[in-house]
Amino acid sequence: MRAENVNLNQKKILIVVARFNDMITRSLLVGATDCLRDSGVHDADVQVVWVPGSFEIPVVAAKAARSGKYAAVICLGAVIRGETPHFDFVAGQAASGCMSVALETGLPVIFGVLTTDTIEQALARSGIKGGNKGRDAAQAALEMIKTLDAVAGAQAGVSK
Ligand code: INI
Repeated sequence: MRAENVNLNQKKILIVVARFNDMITRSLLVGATDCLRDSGVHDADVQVVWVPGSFEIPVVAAKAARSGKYAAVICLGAVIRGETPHFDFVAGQAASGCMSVALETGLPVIFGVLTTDTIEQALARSGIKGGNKGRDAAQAALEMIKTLDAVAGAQAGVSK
């Protein structure tokens, strides 16, 4: 999707990235920023902030979403079951926190947090050995900005 088809309405896109498992999350970030650039979004319209782990993503997403400065928030992290007994808490709270922010603010809050059993599965989803879910997350953000704009403007048409 080209950015000329996506109106950021003078706002920026925020990417919140977890530092935990940063070998994986750095690669997700590259996928996301490459996708935005390939889609015509200017680097100046993209802001990146880092947080300690995926558990901390929702509070930053909430602050950003309420500020009115962003058209979308893309959340990137990697929660790997093999490495933590509290996988379910971290992954579950990150997911439900992001969804709460999206529903509360009406902003696209995109869940690009990998939740995998093994590091190999995470590598296969982070562009290091396979597809890049960071790229997919950025693509979803652009699509959701457009979709929410269309719904707000109640434009007629059939979307695919
Ligand atoms: N955070 C992650 O993003 N991924 C993980 O796999 C992970 N593990 O394994 O525990 C993780 N933990 C840290 C957590 O997100 C918080 O930063 C920490 O609990 C402090 O609140």
